[in-house]
Amino acid sequence: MLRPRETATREHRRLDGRWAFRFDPDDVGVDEDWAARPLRDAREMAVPASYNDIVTRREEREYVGAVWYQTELRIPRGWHERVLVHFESVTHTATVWVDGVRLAEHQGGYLPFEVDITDHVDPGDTVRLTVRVDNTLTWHTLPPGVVETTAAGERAQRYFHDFFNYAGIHRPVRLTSRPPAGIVDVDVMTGLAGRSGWVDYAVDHDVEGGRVRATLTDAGVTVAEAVGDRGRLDVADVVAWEIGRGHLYELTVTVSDAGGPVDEYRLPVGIRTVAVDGHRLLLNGEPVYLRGFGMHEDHVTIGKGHNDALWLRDFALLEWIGANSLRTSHYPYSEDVLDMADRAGVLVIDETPAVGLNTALFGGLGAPTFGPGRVDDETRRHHAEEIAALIARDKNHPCVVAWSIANEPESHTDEAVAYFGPLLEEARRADPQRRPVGIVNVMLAPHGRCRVTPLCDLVMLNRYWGWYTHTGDLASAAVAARAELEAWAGEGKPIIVTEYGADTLPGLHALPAEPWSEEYQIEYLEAMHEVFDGIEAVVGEHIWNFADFATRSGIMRVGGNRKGVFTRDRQPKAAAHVVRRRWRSAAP
Ligand code: BDP
Repeated sequence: MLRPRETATREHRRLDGRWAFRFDPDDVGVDEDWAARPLRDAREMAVPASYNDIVTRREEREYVGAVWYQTELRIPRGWHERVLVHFESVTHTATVWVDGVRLAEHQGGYLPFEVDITDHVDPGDTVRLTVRVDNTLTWHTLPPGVVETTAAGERAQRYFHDFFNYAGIHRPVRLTSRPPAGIVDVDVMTGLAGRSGWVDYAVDHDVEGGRVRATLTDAGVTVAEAVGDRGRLDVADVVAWEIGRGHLYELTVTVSDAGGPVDEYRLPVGIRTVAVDGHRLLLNGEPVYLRGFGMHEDHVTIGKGHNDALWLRDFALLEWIGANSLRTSHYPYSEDVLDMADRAGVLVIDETPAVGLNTALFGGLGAPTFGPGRVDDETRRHHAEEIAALIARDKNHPCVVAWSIANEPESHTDEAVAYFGPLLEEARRADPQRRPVGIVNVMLAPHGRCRVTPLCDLVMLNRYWGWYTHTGDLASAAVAARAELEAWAGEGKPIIVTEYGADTLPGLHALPAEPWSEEYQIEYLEAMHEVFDGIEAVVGEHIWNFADFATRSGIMRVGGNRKGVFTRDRQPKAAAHVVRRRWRSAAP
């Protein structure tokens, strides 16, 4: 599914704003046909945004189940072609009606879907768009979860991941128009040799007898042209896409039939190569070292709602601190974030929402992770769909240098090998660029115990030596860190430490340093960096986390997870200045 973009043949308008909204605690909305008329007893809700931090009652913030959103929209009078509604993300399950007619259901809270409403509207019509959003996590959603009943008889959601289960319509909704037949998909593969570069493109379309023309421009000037469904565009004196310099060409693809142009699509293209060579990660043939963060889509009041201003601030901070990369922990981020990374020349490890496939973590369950009725074949099927949809959405972004198909899953058992082996293969097959694929390994499955990481193209490790183990004893933490990293280095693959960090309360000081103080975060990071610098196979350090973020309440968390180098309102803790000195003095 191509992302909506305005071209000569495609238009869209955003449906963001304040929609009607109500909770459906008894789950009667479908039976009572709420979509057939204006929502009764509705209040206003912002779209896009999570609803959880806009409401004020605990039962509503922590609500489990269905809520309803509704808006009216007008189909522009000139729109006589296909009309669709494109949702960038609805968390976690969405059912969509137009004027009482149920048209679609979509599962998965972090990837886009579209609903074709052509047969239900006419140009100039005003129609009612209703969306039922269910935030329930089960063993067959990603992330997974279990609904329990509390002693007080309330429904409560248990899950095995460490961020608040924000819900709602999180990203923009667009009404779009495009030709009835046209461009279905575009793939690009780019290459470099000295001062020459090239773009191999492949266009999938459903125009009978359609002929494809592809044009590559640089700041409006044509640099290469080709005809045919697939072909190569050669670029002399290429400006390669690099870290910190996200040079983008624009590819325009047009399909014409005997009557002239039928459809046009435009795509930003960065010309670069990504490869793994032994323990090195190569960008444009040169080894790179990743400096950056695991992040979250998380903000005060809007929760996981997308907001350009807040993300521009995040990118400004990444630049300020000298970061060159990020991981979309623990789900696919808004496509706008990837666009920003493309332009900024920031490398991205792109992650699926498969977090918490591990009943030993965050509250635990005391039951095995895998098995019928828990993480089983149905979960696996959905997981495969999520991997395919993520790669289909993001494959053409130059910023994406690796795929993470899961964060901290159980990985030491036969069941884990049987579950992940085929998924890793599917991810490799799905990416035309064949970027490296892996899982992010959990500390409970160290070297010698984890059986899935050896099947991956890279080693990605979340490690909390000096925090969850060796707490307060950084000398011992460094010994443990060195020993394990050296063992992993023996595998001959690049190692990225995808998480390491210490909870830190801004303003809490202690001399000598103690856990939770600003001093400890600094000493902790310095101790880890000294270890990383001594091991050649370590090609990346991603601090956990970029900023403090919301979690469910618990005795391990004080106002959420406080491992941010920035506060939740994006101001530096003391450690940010120390990290900045290290990162800004390094090569790009
Ligand atoms: C890891 C998880 C991450 C947590 C972090 C922590 O990958 O989501 O927030 O630990 O405990 O287990 O801070």
